[in-house]
Amino acid sequence: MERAGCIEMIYPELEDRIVVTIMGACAQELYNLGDRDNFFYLQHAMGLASSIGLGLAMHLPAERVIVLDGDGSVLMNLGTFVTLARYRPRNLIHVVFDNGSLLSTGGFESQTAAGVTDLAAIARGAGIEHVATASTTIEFGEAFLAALECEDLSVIVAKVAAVGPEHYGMDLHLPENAFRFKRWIKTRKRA
Ligand SMILES: Cc1ncc(C[n+]2csc(CCOP(=O)(O)OP(=O)(O)O)c2C)c(N)n1
Repeated sequence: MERAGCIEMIYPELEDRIVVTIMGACAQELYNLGDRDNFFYLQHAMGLASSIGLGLAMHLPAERVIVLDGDGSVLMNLGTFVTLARYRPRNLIHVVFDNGSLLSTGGFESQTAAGVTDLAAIARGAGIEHVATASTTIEFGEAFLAALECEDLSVIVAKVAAVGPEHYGMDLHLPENAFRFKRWIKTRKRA
């Protein structure tokens, strides 16, 4: 299974939801499908997409927040599962694309590549009730729909191949993305 295919499958569900992605390949794959004002592509702060998602979800209970994360990033902030479990934002879906790689910076193996560590088990052990795993696109689609329906904090760990976009290049810098995203949230709050 490839992450790009997974993101493409759920793209229609992202239309009016708050979406936070990690940097690099994941961000590029979403951007390539069609950039939107409600997408925030986190740069630099590796590991913190889920923390930003948590803050947004708690501050904006009327919104649904979807975080698209990576194994390397999650491994840099494993405590995130504990904090998510503790605060249990019912409007947050945390998707972890586990490609066993730090793909965006050269494709070095991450620690999940050895097949020893189970990120879903870590999430469960942290106290998160709804944790699903997926290794086919169909499984991923079903897990994502189930997460949308259950209206509770959900984590989906999707095993994907270590492949990314053919080329990188987003005509959007971090400050512009941040201002635009903030404005979209403000407009929604007013409505
Ligand atoms: C604190 C920190 N260390 C290193 C980097 C460089 N960096 C950017 S993306 C990335 C790899 C991310 O890996 P993963 O989350 O698994 O996503 P993938 O690239 O595999 O899609 C690295 C090491 C960074 N941005 N911040």
